[in-house]
Amino acid sequence: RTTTTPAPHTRFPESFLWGSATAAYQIEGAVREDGRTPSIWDTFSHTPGKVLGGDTGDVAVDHYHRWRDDVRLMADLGLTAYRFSVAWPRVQPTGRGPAVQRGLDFYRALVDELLAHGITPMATLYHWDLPQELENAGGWPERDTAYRFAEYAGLVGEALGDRVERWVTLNEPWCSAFLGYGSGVHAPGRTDPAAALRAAHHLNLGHGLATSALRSVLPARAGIGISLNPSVVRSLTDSPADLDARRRIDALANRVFTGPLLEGAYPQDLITDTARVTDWSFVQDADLASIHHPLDFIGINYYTPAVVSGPRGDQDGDNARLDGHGASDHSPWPGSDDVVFHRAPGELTAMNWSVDPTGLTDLLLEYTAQAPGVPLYVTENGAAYEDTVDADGHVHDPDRIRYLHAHLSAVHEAVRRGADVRGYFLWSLLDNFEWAYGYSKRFGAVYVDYATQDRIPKSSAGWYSRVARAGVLPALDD
Ligand code: GBH
Repeated sequence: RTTTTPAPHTRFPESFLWGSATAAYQIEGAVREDGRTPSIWDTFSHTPGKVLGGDTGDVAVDHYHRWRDDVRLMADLGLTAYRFSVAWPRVQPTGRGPAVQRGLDFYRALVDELLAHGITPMATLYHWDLPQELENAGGWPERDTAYRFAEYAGLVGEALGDRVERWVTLNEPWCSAFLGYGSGVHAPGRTDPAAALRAAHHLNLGHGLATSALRSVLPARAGIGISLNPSVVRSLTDSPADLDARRRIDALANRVFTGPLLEGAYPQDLITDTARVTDWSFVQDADLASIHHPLDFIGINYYTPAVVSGPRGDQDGDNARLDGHGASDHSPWPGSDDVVFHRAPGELTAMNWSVDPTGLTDLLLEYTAQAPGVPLYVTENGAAYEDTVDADGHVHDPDRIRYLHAHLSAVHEAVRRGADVRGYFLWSLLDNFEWAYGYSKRFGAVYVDYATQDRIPKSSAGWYSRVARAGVLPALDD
């Protein structure tokens, strides 16, 4: 170092949680053990052509057998929180009826191990693994699925409520509805725009009913929230057509959830924009009251912003590549499939997602304004890069360190400007099954050698560990 100026340090609040996040189907494997039956992701990944390379979650990173080691890994890194998801098909294989005790026991043991290491658990009840039998009965486009979800939530709440204090009902309902039933790049792979909107409503309803079910079984100190993947939507230019495209995508990506959740109503412009697709008659009178509960926190998952314009004929749109989960001829934007998505400025990750940390600051401040007094967590943030093991056995991932540094700075900037952010969960603890991309994309702070299941902490894991232990973000060159 040639400078004598001390590096600027960025301190986070004392009680800030430093975590990592995972999801059941992406890490557990053991898909036929202890009474588990198929979810829509088992069916989808076993359908030829749906997942890159024909990859499935059958084995994944074998976390179902290696969970003790994985908890030790987190403890060794000095992490203070862990966000995991509960697999519905382990707890209630058909989506109905009593809970399977062995399914609950797995999560109870995991939580006990976390607590024994001083790691705060955050449980997500639904990270996309709908029991296949419920899909056979119609899936999220059917109202009954919302009731089934609430019942399942109550069973898990009853079993783990004495030891888990933070509950996330749904992970990214946008993906479940619009990638699962609209573009079809996620399970169950349906491509029906009206079904996608019905699914969005029933996911909202499921969140509301599950919140009531959890409230009646959880101790008063427990907090219940939802993890959204808000889209930071920017317009390509300030032309009226581009600004209108921005408004439409904001309605379909964001306000379709925040409307009912935070304001108790679907936005009128969304209903108008989608009038050719559906008349929204599936929304029943009392539904909005069931959805509009006070939230104890909001989880924000952020990766990259979106840049949109109005229809542009044959122009430089990039819709297929930017949908983030494989190409599809079908749009995830019912009624607005003529909106064009453009590559956002900035460096690209291995997902071809542009790196733009200001989007995260903007989001956290926007939610602070929209939901005053509601604490926020960054429940996912991270990046995929083409990590490889060096001859010396190390995995050096300076790009990921820079990504994390920039996004943690962005979180700190939001906190400085008044956002009540209580924690950050790096996506992901381990390399894992990246949905339609299979094992081809590595998001982990810890590398997984899929042939041996060996875990190798990347240099970013060491870096994040130092940040977590100090509660301070160092200058990048420290
Ligand atoms: C999360 O999904 C998931 O929760 C997690 O399971 C997954 O592994 C992780 O991220 C990494 O993918 O507006 O057309 O530009 C994130 C999914 C990625 C969906 C960005 C929307 C932008 C689409 N989101 N994508 S667009």
